[in-house]
Amino acid sequence: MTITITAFERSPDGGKGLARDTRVRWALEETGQPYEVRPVSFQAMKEPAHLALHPFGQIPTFEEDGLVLFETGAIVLHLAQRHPGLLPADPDARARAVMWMFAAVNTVEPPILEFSTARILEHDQPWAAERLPLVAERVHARLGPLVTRLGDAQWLDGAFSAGDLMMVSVLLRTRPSGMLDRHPSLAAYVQRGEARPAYQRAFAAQFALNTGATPAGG
Ligand code: GTB
Repeated sequence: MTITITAFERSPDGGKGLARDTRVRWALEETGQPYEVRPVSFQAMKEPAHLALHPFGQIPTFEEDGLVLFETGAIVLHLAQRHPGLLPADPDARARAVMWMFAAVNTVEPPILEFSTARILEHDQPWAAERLPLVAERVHARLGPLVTRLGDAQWLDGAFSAGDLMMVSVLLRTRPSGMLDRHPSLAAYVQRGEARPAYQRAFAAQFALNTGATPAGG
């Protein structure tokens, strides 16, 4: 049965790969699963047909053989459990990979989202100049310990896993602000993720949907 995901008909980032369908596409590519994409407009996302798939009216969603999922963490975990490629066989290592997935979406992503909101949506508020540095420091307070834990390692816990896929995806969201410049080892970690052929295919597919073109050098 074909896997179908939803994505922005036209992503506000114009194909930079920052919308959350990219992490699902990446997991699909890592696990070798063919998939189709149903683009949805902002209006269609709030209509009953889409709300039946996603109660909060967002993208991405995942459909396969009667199974409907939303929440990228749940979708990536489902793919990782169903197909080889994203979770280690050892049960303890598997538990740690899942732990890093949760750390990505539950501990690292929230301050990054708060910072993006402050920088993009609230920049013209009278208090913006005072608030932005405070919110930025909350992001750095998460990135610092991540730098320490990663150390000289390539990935967070041995081989590349769904934990890295989620963490790199979350960290990519800081790219427009240049925040990773203060953390070169994390910037290199993100680049290692982006260099993976599966990420390249995922990026190219969302880029093509948004621009009708192939990425430069791709
Ligand atoms: N927790 C959910 C998950 O992980 O699946 C969050 C899903 C979510 O936030 N989806 C966003 C959405 O549908 C798209 S990814 N928003 C529309 C709405 O809520 O009405 C968030 C996003 C949007 C745009 C950019 N960008 O332009 O850079 C980046 C990320």
